[in-house]
Amino acid sequence: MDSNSYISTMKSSVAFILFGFTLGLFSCNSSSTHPASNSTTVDQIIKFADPEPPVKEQGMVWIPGGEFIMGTNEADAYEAEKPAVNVKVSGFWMDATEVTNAQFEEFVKATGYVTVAERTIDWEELKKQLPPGTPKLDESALQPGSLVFTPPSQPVPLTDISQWWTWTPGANWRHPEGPESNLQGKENHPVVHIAFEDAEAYAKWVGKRLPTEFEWEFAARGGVNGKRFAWGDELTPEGKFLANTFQGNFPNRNEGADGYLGTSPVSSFPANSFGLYDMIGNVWELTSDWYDALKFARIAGHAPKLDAGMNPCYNPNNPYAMERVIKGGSFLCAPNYCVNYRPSARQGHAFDSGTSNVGFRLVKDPVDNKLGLNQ
Ligand SMILES: [Ca+2]
Ligand SMILES: [Ca+2]
Repeated sequence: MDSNSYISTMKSSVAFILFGFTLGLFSCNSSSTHPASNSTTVDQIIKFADPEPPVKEQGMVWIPGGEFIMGTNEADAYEAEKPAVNVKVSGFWMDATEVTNAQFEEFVKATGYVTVAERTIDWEELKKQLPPGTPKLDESALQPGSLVFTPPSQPVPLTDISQWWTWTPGANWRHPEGPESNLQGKENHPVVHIAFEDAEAYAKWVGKRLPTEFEWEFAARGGVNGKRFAWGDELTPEGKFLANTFQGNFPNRNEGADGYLGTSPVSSFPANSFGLYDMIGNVWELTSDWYDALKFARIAGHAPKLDAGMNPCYNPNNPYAMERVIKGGSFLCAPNYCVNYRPSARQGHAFDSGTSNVGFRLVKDPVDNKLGLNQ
């Protein structure tokens, strides 16, 4: 099979919404709440591995790498975040902000690139990620488009994501809320409706790459182990909002107490100690890793390791989809649903789809990668 057509044409998330498959795509669990205990460890400060290279990278900050505690043992965290494991990463450069609409537009103007959301869907490819026997979608549903958050007017069951995600023909990065919307005034907002393939194409153009899941979490933790949130142990210390998340009652009542109902201009909230903005909230960020719900359990020896040639993806809630790990939560993460505005939070995201709350930022290796720990 041609790998490009495989990647570019399948949109399993679309069918999951249209057919009302309510498990998996966004495997947020409404039963999960804030972790109950402070898990701050004695060894809080991470010993950094690599000094900053002398030549800086424009728009990027140096992440010094080191050995850190990834994931969590907190009782109320999602199972896919457990157990906490020791992980090492080498130093790397990382974009200070999520990639913006203006930056992505430069890429499209220079290359003529057409994103996955702007292409017609091939049913023959799509059905391979769906349960056997799934009936063919109507042609109208196979037109270019993407998933847009469409809040209901009333509280709805939190087990049915089709209540707030709508397959929207004509929605793409240029039209984030649907064909009638545009980017006017949103030039400095994060680009959305980006599938993995789109992010990789942009990365190749700028000479960078997507971060691994390990690198992303190291960077989000800002050099301190064991904190529940990227900035400490409280979501809103002294009442201050430190990230663009969702206040109110998800999905119907978005109070916007942090100043934003949707995406916000990048760097609207304080940077972490490395100088990174919006690692938590605003939009989820793609990583280069396939999603395996048992990843940390396998590292810890609590689950069998995956042998070479085995499917790298495992998500019991979405067994037919190939998913990449996304990190950091978004403007749609609320205390009553999702709760993914934490460094250890991770989700699977269909590799062939974008949505209105997923974007990305990139990293770059230093010329001299001394420790070579990212292998
Ligand atoms: Ca908000
Ligand atoms: Ca983010």
